[in-house]
Amino acid sequence: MSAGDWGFDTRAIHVGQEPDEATGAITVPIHLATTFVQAAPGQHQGFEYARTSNPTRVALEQCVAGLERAEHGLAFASGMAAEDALVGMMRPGDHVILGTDAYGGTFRLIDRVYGERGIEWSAVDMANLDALAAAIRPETRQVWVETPTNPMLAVVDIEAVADAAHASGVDVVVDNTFATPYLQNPLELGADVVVHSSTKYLGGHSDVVGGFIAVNRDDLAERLSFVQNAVGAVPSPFDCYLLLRGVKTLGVRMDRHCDNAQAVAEYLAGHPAVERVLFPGLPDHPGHEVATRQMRRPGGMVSFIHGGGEAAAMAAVSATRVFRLAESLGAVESLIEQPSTMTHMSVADSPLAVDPGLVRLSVGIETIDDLLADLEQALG
Ligand code: P1T
Repeated sequence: MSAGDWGFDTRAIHVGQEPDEATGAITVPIHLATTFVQAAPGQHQGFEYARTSNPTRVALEQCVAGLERAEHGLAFASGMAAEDALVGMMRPGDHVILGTDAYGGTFRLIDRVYGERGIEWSAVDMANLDALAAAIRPETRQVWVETPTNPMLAVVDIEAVADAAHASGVDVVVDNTFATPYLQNPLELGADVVVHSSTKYLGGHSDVVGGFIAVNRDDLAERLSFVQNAVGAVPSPFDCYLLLRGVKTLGVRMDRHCDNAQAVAEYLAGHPAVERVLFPGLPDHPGHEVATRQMRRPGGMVSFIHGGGEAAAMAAVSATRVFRLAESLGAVESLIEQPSTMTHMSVADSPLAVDPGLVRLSVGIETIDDLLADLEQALG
């Protein structure tokens, strides 16, 4: 049986992680060496200089690529560094399409950093395939998809978007941060690129910032690995170790995140202070049918619109105790935030602007009764 036939959890624990040949160590060593000795110029054991390649990083790259069912994996110093490598492949005059709902930092990178360098963008509701097709121009190079989206938890049909984009020769990038490879494999649904903020569920413990790109196409892998080395936004060996350690339990953590999120969403749906719950696991969610088809489970993120508007949302996020008020998501501890003043401040006054009454929950893996009791006392 080859590693490719293994189940998800076996791949998470073993792919790229053979016991150390020199010592038999069961976990991948943190290789701190910045350079590797050569017998003669160019004659080495696969490693030359640690920015270019590092054994701890290679283990992580093979492991996460294995989880995404990808031929190639590339680790970066942050999710934004990974995104920068992708947007940076475009030239002045090129055009990119993103959703009307996306992480604020992704919008900021495309609009503020690359906008100044002549890259143009349009924002489209990705559920509307006619609008997507109409937005594609001869200069369009990439379509960026988040699904579920941050922070509205809309679900985008990856296969349908890939068909529409590919009909015009446009590449599809899917940010798989919210779903993780445990719940969704975009490359198998036709995406060209998967990008992650590994700071979130992949790491899972709020102690490492990282990014990841997974691709099957050799041309993309070659270009991106050139950029990874040439620009040098690479993770440290210690960060790679932390990520490898986190990924080993991704499957068991995600199952608990999903159980807890479903219970939290159902609780909020029955709460009089809540105007609307946004969670793909609820049957009345507009993306429920697509989510059921393309995701194994609906995930660990839940958002809701507070019936009392901005002031009530502010009060609620400040009143929880088990849910900590903080940016970020995807770790063992539950977090709560108000996107319009926190993670999504940079989309204000843009087509991606967020309702100030919106509250986002990253549901952790604590005891569910404690999470529900905390929401009960905070929402009143
Ligand atoms: O923070 P960093 O590792 O650089 O990743 C950026 C990023 C990319 N994509 C998505 C979907 C994200 O959610 C993020 C980071 N998001 C938060 C910090 C947040 O609280 O939403």
